[in-house]
Amino acid sequence: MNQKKVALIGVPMDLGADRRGVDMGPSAMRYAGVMARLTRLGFHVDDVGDLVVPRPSGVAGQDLNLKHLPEVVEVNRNLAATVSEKVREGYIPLVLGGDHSIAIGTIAGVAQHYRNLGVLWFDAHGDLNTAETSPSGNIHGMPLAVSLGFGHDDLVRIGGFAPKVRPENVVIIGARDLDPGERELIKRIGLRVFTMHEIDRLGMSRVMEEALAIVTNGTDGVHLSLDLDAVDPHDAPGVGTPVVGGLTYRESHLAMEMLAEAGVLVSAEVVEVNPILDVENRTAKVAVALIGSAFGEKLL
Ligand code: 6HN
Ligand code: MN
Ligand code: MN
Ligand code: MN
Repeated sequence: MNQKKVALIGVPMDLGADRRGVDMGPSAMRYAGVMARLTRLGFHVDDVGDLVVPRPSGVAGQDLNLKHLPEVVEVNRNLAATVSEKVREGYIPLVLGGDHSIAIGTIAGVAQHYRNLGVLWFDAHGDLNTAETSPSGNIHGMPLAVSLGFGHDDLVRIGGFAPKVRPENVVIIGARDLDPGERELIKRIGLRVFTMHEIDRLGMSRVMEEALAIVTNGTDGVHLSLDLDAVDPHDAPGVGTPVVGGLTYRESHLAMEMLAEAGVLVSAEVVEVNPILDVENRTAKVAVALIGSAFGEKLL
């Protein structure tokens, strides 16, 4: 029998965000038992450890409204290479962040093998800014735009090709804080966004049915990008950019369970866990529980 394999890749990156502390996310999720959780589900787990994240070199990139651009590019190049290698070896890569800028590298690595990748993007935010539209200059607000081919060339070209994904194969779930430039891009490219309003009206069950139909239509695999700030700050207080009115604990679990049932997951990343802002590692524990559900954990 062919045992299913997961490769854990830690990326202690916080240069894409304003608040320090998400660099401790990989440790917090390991401490919360991610390895044992996956092993218990029957996976062979290879923990490849943490990638090296350089110290910030100074002002390079500030003038472009892209903070720490050279360092973010370097880490994401390495991540793309690591992810691609693990996919080639038959693993499902599970990347532990780190701020959300690392999605650029994960998706670049996976998309080398899955040329029609579907993406489920759970987030309070759109992460659809470019240097031109970003209110902060923080690259963690840009990775979905970059993966769709919009943004600075050094980011967009990571992995040697662009775009990595097509708008008709991507959905955002849980959005409740979008910048003006992000709204404009969503309309221009016709991206499907399930906002909190739609989750309230339709319920998570129906939202996931529709979302899964979109990301599996004509695709060869689905990537999960899980920003813990999609979950309500009551349940996930340890995130850098909390926004009130998010997904409940149960809604987020239902979403992961439905994803697991669909049997389409080829890669995942779990990001923005910030232990410094957390309460007794609560957010990392929620993250690991959600990973369990996404990888097939069931009560009976
Ligand atoms: N995240 N839209 C804001 C910005 O600065 O671009 C916030 C981005 C947050 C990004 O949470 O991954
Ligand atoms: Mn995000
Ligand atoms: Mn977010
Ligand atoms: Mn499609």
